[in-house]
Amino acid sequence: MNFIAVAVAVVLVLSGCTAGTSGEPGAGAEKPKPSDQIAKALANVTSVHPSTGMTLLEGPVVGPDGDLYFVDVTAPPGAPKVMALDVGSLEKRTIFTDGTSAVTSAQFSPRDGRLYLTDYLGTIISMTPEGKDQKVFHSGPVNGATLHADDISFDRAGNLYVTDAAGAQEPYWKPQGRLIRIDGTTAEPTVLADRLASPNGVAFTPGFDGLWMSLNTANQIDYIQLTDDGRGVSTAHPAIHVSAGMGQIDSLAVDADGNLYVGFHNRAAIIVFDATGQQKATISIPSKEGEIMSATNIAIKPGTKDAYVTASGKGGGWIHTFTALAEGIPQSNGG
Ligand SMILES: [Ca+2]
Repeated sequence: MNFIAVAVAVVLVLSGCTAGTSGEPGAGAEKPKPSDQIAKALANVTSVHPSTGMTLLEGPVVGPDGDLYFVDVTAPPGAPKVMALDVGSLEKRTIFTDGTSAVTSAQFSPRDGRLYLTDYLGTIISMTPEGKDQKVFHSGPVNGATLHADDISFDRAGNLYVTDAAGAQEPYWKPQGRLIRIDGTTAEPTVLADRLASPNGVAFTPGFDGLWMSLNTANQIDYIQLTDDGRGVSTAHPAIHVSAGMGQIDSLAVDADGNLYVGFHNRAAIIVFDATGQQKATISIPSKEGEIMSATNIAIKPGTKDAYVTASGKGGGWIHTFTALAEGIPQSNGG
């Protein structure tokens, strides 16, 4: 398969192909709430790739060594697709690359401590934090359809709850995405829900009693309760409708107080909701026009309020920092 075509397709899929907004704070805004913040630039870690015309960072996760791991979805073959940044010295190193994949997220499993990468083309691989001992965890269609794997949330036992973002280029009224459980031990997939409007983010609540899932083409966040064995859906309802305008919601993260952090495409901001659906804060990413067009996801270093955002646009791929509203837990670190 032609990688550039794939990468461009992924960009179109993930960006929604709409015009960007500046994300500049202040313009026309009401007086900020005390919790509103402007993120600080930590490091410019990638540039726009000439062959794909994009760089698109995602999947931030603080590793066991304290370094920040992240992915570049649109990196061309052989270019760094997963990198780790020493947030002190700002030195970065390549963890993973290959010739075909479009890596959409990264997260460490609580079961084996390995780094799991989702590939939008349908594969999930795992490796050591150093990128060694690479193993295919899942590949191939699920119930006859390609798994367009986007984000992962692990349960306590290390089973994977994966969004299948299929339909991201289709109108929302042609929903074809899915929520899929993949057993952490056997890698057996189970479709929990289908006909969804391109699911993207997924994150358990602090007590693992519920699951938030964002629908990228519907700008809606659903709340799901699973059956006791985690292999089925008990209840589900639309919980939060996000007024994103020309933006589209992306990944999700949950902190120790249950606050829900929502990333965006075509908007340079993270919005934070509480579990009742009330908006608590906006984290704005400073950007000149078009320089930063997405703020896809965050990671909060577990046990601290040190938070990182993956932000991208014509100005390259950036890591920004902000102070989280509460401490980080596994549900706010990666995926
Ligand atoms: Ca995502």
